[in-house]
Amino acid sequence: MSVVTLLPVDDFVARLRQFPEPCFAGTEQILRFLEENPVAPATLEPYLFWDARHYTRNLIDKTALYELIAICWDIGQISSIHNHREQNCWMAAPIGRLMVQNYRVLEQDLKRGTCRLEKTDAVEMNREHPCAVNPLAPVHKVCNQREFRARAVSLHVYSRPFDSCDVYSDEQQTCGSIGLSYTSMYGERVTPA
Ligand code: 2CO
Ligand code: FE2
Repeated sequence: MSVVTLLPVDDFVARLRQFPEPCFAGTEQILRFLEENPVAPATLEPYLFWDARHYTRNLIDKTALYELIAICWDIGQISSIHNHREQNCWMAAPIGRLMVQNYRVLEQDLKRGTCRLEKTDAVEMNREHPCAVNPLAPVHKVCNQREFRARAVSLHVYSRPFDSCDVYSDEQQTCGSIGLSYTSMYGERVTPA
């Protein structure tokens, strides 16, 4: 059995900042970095904000190349089905467990707001298993399933940073764009406009 060293989030950020631009172009290198550098949960405490209505998005670090966000998922909370505006995304779950459900887009017409989707694979994310969104099939949703009976926190690296995405409803076969905002930035709650 290998001994896993948990890294304080500040050290994780310092190491992430060392990666030059080309490392963010494919998904392998940052995924390996996440696999080899699990973050110590206690060090995330300043970034954790909870909301009974919706998962929260908490900015930890942002450069021209990437943003690092902690997402807090209360029991049962779920994201929309969405894409990442053609940006790469890596996710790790230092606290709890999360299911990532991927989708294939069979048709989409963003102007008309219509789409057809089909479910593909689902993977569990947890401390031992970070994942990268497939750039060729980037539509997914994330869910903290009630059966897990625990809050979860995921770390997301987005390259480059983005502040809007396309969201889909598979039941209604509709799609549209939404803006994304932060619940907190660098440990300070953002006051809603
Ligand atoms: N992409 C969503 C967001 O940033 C979270 S789901 O997993 O990537 O709000
Ligand atoms: Fe996502």
